[in-house]
Amino acid sequence: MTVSQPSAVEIGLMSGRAGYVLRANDRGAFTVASPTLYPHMWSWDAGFVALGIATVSVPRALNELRSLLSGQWATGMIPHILFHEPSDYFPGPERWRTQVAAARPAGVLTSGICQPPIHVIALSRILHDARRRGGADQELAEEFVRETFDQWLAWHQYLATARDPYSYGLVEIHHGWESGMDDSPRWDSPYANVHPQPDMPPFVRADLAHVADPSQRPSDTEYARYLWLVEQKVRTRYDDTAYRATGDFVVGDVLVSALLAAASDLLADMGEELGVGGGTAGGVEQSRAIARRFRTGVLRSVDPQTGLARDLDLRTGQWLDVESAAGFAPLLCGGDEALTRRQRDLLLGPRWCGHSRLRWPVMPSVSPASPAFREQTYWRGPQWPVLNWLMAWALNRSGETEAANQLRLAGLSQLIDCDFAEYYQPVTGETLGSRDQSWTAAIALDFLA
Ligand code: 9WN
Repeated sequence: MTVSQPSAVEIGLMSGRAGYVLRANDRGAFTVASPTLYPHMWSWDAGFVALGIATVSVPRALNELRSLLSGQWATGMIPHILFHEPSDYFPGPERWRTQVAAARPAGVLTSGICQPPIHVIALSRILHDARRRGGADQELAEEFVRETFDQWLAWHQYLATARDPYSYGLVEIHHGWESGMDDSPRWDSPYANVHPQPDMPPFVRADLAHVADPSQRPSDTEYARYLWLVEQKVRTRYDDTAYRATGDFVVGDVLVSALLAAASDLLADMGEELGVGGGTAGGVEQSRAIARRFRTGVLRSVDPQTGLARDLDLRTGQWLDVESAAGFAPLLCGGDEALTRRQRDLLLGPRWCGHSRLRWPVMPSVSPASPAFREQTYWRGPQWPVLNWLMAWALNRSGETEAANQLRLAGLSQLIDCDFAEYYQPVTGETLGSRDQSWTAAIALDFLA
């Protein structure tokens, strides 16, 4: 399907409405992920939000990242949620009980797990735009990179050490939420070994009150497993080594690993350009080493038959063969040109964006040709605009500008109704989950810039 360029009127309406959504979700120093379902700051959402805001205001975008860094743990971990205000979101701070953790930050309540390291990718894009504009924006952005370089490096080092203690080159996650793709079929097999115990405190879900149909969200059985893993993290005091010894879910995540590799290279680039990270600690070199290790880990995970990267269940030693968007991790971190071309063709081909049943030819979370595909269930098939953005970004970065532009235009057509939904039914095009989702509005602004 060919998709045409939106008209000037459509562009004007969409950017106005996207800006309005971000403004309405702005709580001063941070942006809520969505107005009702997610009334806090989420880590990887904040990265996307920052790059969208930067198209309108570089200072406000940098503040978003500064705010996120205020929740950084002493280990370097950037937590997946910062709870700035009381709300009915579940699980809230009283369930996470991070006061048991020595490394928690002072003065801000957070969850105790993390999310994909998209932030430095966003920062480097913000810096690039700020430089194009020059003047005060450029000065501010450069100063921000100098100021925060060590904090980003500490975040990446945390993932590279505490989460890859045996140097496999794959970042270990301890909860499906850490992947950002909560109920993806990627995790079905490891979650089958997660067994909530009777001494887990009871809970009542709050999320279902915010969606029209519960089948758009994870099931109750899945939720009980999610909560049990939170419990296991609390009981091991958020100590990664202690959790690894006893926790039910320990998986090497290819997408997180690829993002870490890409972000580490970008951090090293920025460090070199601005003359930071070159001191005795050798931050630039450390970043390059992290990038190399995780790029190698991602490329090693590729199944030669399918051409897709695979996660590794570190409890059973099994590769997880699922046709999910994470299979395109090598496109994000690069390192093998033949594979990049193969993945580009696969991505645009009939098992993925070019599948004949898709309303819009944009990245689905699971291949519609896979038996695991579910049309309207969360990360089991629906299209998440941020995933499409990531693929377009990756293609651009590898010089595949035509393919990137195809995804960009298709992504904009999907968002033309200006609902800025959390995710989209891939066959009918219907909007699903939350509306006015910040990161969806943010990537629309970036696509339009
Ligand atoms: C749990 C905020 C977040 C996203 C995740 C998405 C969803 C939370 C939830 O919402 O997860 O972290 O309660 O379902 O899966 O990717 O960051 O938008």
